[in-house]
Amino acid sequence: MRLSIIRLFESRGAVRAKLILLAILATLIGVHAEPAGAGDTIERPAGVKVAQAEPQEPQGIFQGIGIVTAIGPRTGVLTIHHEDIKGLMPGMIMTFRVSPPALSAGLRPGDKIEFSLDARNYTITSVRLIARTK
Ligand SMILES: [Cu+2]
Repeated sequence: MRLSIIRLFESRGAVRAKLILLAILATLIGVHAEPAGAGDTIERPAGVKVAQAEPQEPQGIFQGIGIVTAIGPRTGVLTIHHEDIKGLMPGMIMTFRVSPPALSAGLRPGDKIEFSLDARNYTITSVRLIARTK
């Protein structure tokens, strides 16, 4: 019991450390993209909200955009070639759980979607079809 609690903390710590690193990276990229001569204004170190004010609540829900490359037949699990998810991860091809699985119903490989992602368990909690390419 004690061991599992320690493991839980360790894994949470590791995830947190990864998120912080990504946030720092995003901040650095953001700073480079800014025009020169910004003066002596000091960026807030966390920089998590640099890119955009999201309508979603900040508690671990992130918005992603990507192309569906595969759909799990019964689980609804989506493999998505997703764009950068600011503050969470860079663009990549990745598989996500979907809850409820019915969110994937009607999707096809090649579909461009916008999705909400719960970062606590990397589960997609909503899907919106942007464009059907095939
Ligand atoms: Cu990813």
